[in-house]
Amino acid sequence: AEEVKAELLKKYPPKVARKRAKQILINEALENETPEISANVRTIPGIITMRGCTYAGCKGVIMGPTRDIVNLVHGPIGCSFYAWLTRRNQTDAGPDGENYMNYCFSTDMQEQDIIFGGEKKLAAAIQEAYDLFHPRSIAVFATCPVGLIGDDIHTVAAKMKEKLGDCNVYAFSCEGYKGVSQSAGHHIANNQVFRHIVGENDEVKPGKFKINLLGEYNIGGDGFEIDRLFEKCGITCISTFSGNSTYDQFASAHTADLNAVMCHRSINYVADMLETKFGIPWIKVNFIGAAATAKSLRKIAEYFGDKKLIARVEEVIAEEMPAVEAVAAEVRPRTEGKTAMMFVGGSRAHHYKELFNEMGMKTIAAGYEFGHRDDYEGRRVIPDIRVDADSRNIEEIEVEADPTRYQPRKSPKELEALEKAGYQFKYYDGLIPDMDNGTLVIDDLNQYEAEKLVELIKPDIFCAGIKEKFSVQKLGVPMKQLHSYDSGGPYAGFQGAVNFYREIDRLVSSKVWGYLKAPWQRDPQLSASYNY
Ligand code: CFM
Ligand code: HCA
Repeated sequence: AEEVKAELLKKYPPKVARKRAKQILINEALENETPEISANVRTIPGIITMRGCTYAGCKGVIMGPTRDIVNLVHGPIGCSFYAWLTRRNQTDAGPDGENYMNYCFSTDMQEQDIIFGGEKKLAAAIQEAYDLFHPRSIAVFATCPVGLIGDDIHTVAAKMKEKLGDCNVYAFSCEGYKGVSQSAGHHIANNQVFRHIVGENDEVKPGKFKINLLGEYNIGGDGFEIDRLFEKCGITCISTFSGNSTYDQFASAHTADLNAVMCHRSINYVADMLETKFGIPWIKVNFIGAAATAKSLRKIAEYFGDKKLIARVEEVIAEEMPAVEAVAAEVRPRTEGKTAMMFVGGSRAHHYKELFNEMGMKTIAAGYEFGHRDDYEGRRVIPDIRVDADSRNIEEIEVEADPTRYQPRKSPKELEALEKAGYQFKYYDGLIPDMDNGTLVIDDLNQYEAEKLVELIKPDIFCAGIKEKFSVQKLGVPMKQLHSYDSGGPYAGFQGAVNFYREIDRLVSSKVWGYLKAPWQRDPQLSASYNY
């Protein structure tokens, strides 16, 4: 690992190498002692990062999967076009059939708007969207130029909300440059959803065990599989943030009794705010991997402490597991001992490690595009994280207990009893302590390093996104997209695990990669350089 690290750094000028060295870690985690990594810091200009922008995190990731909010992008058309159906978040159109996801709403800013200001054009676009569709809600997203010229999108939104009367209009200052990555966009989105939507609908849905699922975006239908399991167990999901969700789900999220947080990187802000304002506790869950799914369902049942629910969850697990175990046993002779590398956004590199484990595969290098230190080291390090100018640039909203609706779901005594029995609230582990010693953990991996890593270590499979897909495959290593799942999925829950085992087995067992040599690599005489 030392040699690999040195090799990755060799090409950089000394100053760049020093900075990257802090983001390339050879794991030597000991029990209760996790090495520190540098994360959530600016990418060095000139490096081709895997990251996206703040607008992508806000508009695409958090708000994109909600079907009945019109997402209006204020900016040049390119920004809207890029964000149009690029993420494989699935949705059902629901009984009302209201679904704006397949539309692309944009103010299509032109040079003259940049010079004279785009506020009037924005107001007209909101009016036009309203006249055409009469949606419940319109969300406005700022792109880079909007911040640069200083359009006041919040005032425009507030005025239009008042004018329209029956449509909730609000805006997100999520200019692409606002933070160092998509992560800033998550925070900005969470703040505004909490401020403008959560708590707007006090209607209480029937159900004995009511939860919200936070940080699940229904990529490739993951959310459908998790919903299937909840229904089977008798757990009512009030609101999913934000896979297959509606405006009303967010609006009534405060009526749930537990927040189960899947991707904590993108949404832990909402979990904290829901607890402070309404008294709903939160726990970390993970539905990637069969064992993790069983554990998460048990954790939810234990929280409610109802004997019938606990028994039902056990029944469901017992019913689902045989099919999963059968496929795991079938693929294992081929997958056992194989190696994987995973570089995904902010939580999948950790979650998917579980699925690979179940196939007997070893994760030898992993990291996040935009994770923070707590995603690597565990939530306990949050107080030690130095708040730099870039983080300070993102608003932290002050939340207080709601004067009429705050209601602690568990008494301090009940919470204490659960915690004494080993139950963990408000906590998640980091990736580093879960990785083997001597493996590599790398933050904000870039195109150059990705190719170097593959050349040097030749893993059996490399997992990342579309930008890495073909360059890695050209090096003769199978590549699986863990963002979009290529065209596959779901991979969550029990049925998802089966899908994943089969897909990865196909990829790592295929002989086709061995044939991936250019003719001159096999026959040097065909190479132009043969006579040198
Ligand atoms: Fe959470 Fe996500 Fe991810 Fe993320 Fe993303 Fe995504 Fe991802 Mo792509 S919310 S951090 S910003 S799990 S879009 S569904 S796959 S980078 S690892
Ligand atoms: C984003 C979305 C993305 C991109 C995936 C990729 C996704 O960050 O803007 O690079 O292939 O999951 O769709 O992360």
